[in-house]
Amino acid sequence: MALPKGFLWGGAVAAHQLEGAWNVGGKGPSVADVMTVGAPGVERGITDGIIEGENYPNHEAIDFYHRYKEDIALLAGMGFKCFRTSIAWTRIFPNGDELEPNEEGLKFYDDLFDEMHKYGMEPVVTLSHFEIPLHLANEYGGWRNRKMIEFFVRFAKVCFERYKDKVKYWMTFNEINNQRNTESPFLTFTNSGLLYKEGEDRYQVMYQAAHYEFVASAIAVIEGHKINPDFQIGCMIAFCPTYPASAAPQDQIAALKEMDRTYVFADVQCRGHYPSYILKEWERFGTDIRMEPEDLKIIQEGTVDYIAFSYYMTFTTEYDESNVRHLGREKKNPFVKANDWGWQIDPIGLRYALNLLQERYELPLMIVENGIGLHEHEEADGMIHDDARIEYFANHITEMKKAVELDGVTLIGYCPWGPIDLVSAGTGEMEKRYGFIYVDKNNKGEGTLARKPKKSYYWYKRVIETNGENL
Ligand code: BGP
Repeated sequence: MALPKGFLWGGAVAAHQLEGAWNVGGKGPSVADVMTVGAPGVERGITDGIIEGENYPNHEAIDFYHRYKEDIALLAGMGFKCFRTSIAWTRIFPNGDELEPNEEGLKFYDDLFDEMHKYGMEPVVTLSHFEIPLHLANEYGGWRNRKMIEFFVRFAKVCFERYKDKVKYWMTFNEINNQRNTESPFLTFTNSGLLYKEGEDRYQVMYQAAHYEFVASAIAVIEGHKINPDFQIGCMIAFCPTYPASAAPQDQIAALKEMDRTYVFADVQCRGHYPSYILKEWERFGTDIRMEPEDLKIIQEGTVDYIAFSYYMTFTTEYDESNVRHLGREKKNPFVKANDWGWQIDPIGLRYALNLLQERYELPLMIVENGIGLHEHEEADGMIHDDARIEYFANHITEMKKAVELDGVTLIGYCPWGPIDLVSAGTGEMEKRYGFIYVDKNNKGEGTLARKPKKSYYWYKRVIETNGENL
């Protein structure tokens, strides 16, 4: 028993976290150029708007824009079969509402995809990874506005047409369910690019934005298949399964309801309709989602070809009568450890996650993010000995293999997050490192940007060479 032949071993990144060159080549500013997704607006005292023009970590990032040839060669050195990245919307449509795309931006990704193909690496591409054009956030309120569907679909179609012979695997929105906790003071500034207003019903705003994203994603799937019927267009879900804190029956319900917060996003995109539990919830909460008559038909027709998901951790929850909306009440799980940022490390949870998704949807799966952020530095021998990362991946890959070999999960590929150190989406740090390749840059932005393989680089190379046999 082994992983299938042609299994897509690789790694995953997002444009705004590594490209830099934020205002080069005709690129416009995106929301990611002024803010991380982890609600730092609160720290910065922003409550009702978006600031522009700060020297933000993404502005230079690791300068992949200018160094991608060197970086792709390094990744190819590990034997990558695929590489997941995103297309920065603002390189293609600097403001987002133009009719004509920016040729220089399109050319950049042409060159990047050609470079990958040179090494036999399959591009796996996210259209919207935590960034929309800043102009669309400021002028239209981001995804609270239905006009976003038109802008996104135009962007998607331009990309599909241009790269139809270079890219087969697509995702519409990264972690479409991320940052959906409506108790957060400052939210959905991920793909949605919207800020809540004082006193508004955040639950309603969040689902309204999600509805427009669902429609946009479904249209993209439909149009994409017209452009190239071989396209595989997936949804992308942040999948952190929630365990019940005990065997108490009410804790099972609490965990189930918590999981529904995530499932709803996959249910709509994979099954093509809103599940009954969310419709009932909207009815109970008096939530009124505006929909056009054709929306539900579009959602039904535009179901995805596969499910991409990120897996970093599991959560644990217990029943709490006051938690009517089942929102993110976590309990510490005594059975798992956490990293320096409190992210719980749970390899068996990955096998559990794969089983849950397989059984619920029976669609091919792709793990497009998994990994561990660590504090790291060069040691006396000039090497970065990231044994903790090797252990993390060995354990996760072991469980992933069990899901395929013992449980019958259909898995297309495995892309650890940040194979080269990059800017953290949640904190803006450089020193929350995920890479097999070290980048000389610290949180203050100092460093030569030199790249250097870590110990795990040579380890992962062997894993790929042996199709996951040699851990
Ligand atoms: C996911 C995002 C990525 C990535 C990753 C790690 O939620 O899709 O963009 O950054 O998390 O998170 P962080 O960068 O906050 O450590």
